[in-house]
Amino acid sequence: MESMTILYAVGTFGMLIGIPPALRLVDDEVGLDFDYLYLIPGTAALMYAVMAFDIGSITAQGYHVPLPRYADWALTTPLLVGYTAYVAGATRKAIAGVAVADLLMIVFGAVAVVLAPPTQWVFYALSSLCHLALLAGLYGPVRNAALDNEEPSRRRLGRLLLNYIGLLWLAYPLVWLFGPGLQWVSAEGIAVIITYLDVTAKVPFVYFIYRARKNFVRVGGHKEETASRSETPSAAGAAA
Ligand code: RET
Repeated sequence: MESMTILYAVGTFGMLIGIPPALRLVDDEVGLDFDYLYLIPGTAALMYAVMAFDIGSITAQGYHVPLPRYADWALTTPLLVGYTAYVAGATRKAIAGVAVADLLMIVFGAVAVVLAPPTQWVFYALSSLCHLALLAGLYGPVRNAALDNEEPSRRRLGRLLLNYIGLLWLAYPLVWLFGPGLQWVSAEGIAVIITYLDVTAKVPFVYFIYRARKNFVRVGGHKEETASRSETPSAAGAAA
């Protein structure tokens, strides 16, 4: 799998692009808490570097499976959906609900990839059920919270992140089906598609939040957001 080294190195550098804007939001004058956003591209960059050295991969059913990918997804995809629900203004319960549904989806998927059929398909179905629960949470309570949000900027960003995630997440079970599942596509082909999807899921996500940060200015030290756009941008902000 030497050919994969370059691909995963490209994936690593792709993820690294998302780190500076995420770090810029740590303890920034932003009314929402984005202190852990850097973990999304950061964890992925680390796991892609690990995969570039082909560490932690196994052969299951004669198919090359990089397990660090599932470790990456288990940590970062609950963060992605959790932050989306948070930006939308969803309740803590709804935020936790979508994050847990997402985590279970990844865990069941990781079990499915190491098992042989037919058991593998039982776990694929369990994972898909969690995916459906996740979509129901996102397009139910989370979407309603976004629509009800009194801040136009939160409403806009919440819906943007929601649809971005809702759409991108649909690609993964399909790719998995034709990859490790049915093995109609080679592991190398699948690796290219997933690397592209992963970078597309994470880096623009961070950038969307970064781009909207001026809409969440902290007023008088309170963690309240305001639609004020009159705040003078810092030199770094203006340069960016
Ligand atoms: C699996 C296989 C079993 C069925 C389902 C899956 C869904 C996975 C998803 C992954 C999303 C990953 C992202 C990574 C970003 O870097 C586990 C493939 C439903 C939705 C967005």
